Amino acid sequence: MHFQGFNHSIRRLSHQITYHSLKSSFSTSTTHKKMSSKRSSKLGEEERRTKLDPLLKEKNWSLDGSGRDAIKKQFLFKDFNEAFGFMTRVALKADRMDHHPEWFNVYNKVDITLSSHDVSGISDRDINLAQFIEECYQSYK
Ligand code: HBI
Repeated sequence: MHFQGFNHSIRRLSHQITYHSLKSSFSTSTTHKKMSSKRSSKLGEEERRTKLDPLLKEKNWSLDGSGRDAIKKQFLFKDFNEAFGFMTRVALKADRMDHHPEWFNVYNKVDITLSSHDVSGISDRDINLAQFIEECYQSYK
């Protein structure tokens, strides 16, 4: 009778379904999920005063002079090794935030510009990343 063959193919099919459903659920649970960086809007006047001004006045950031709504700062280090270590720490945080700096490095210098492309200006993400960058820089002083 063909029932035996039929039962065998049903068993194989159910194994395949189980395998593929497990495989797909495993792959989604193991992919690296970035922090959901809610897309904050451009800073308003009040937030510029309370959040942006301290970076400009106390931490030596400056507004980008090319007409963009962006902030920039140059960081100096003992050597390339320190500069690149700093960049590595910032890069990992930026990727977790899904918010990336525009930067230029030569030897012990790192020039950083922060702006949020999706709102064409300075957002909370830039403030948060700048504050993280300042915390990192403290350990090289
Ligand atoms: N980084 N500085 C910055 N600005 C963005 O708008 C931005 C980003 N990194 C990733 C990112 N946006 C993505 O979420 C896409 O919007 C491109």
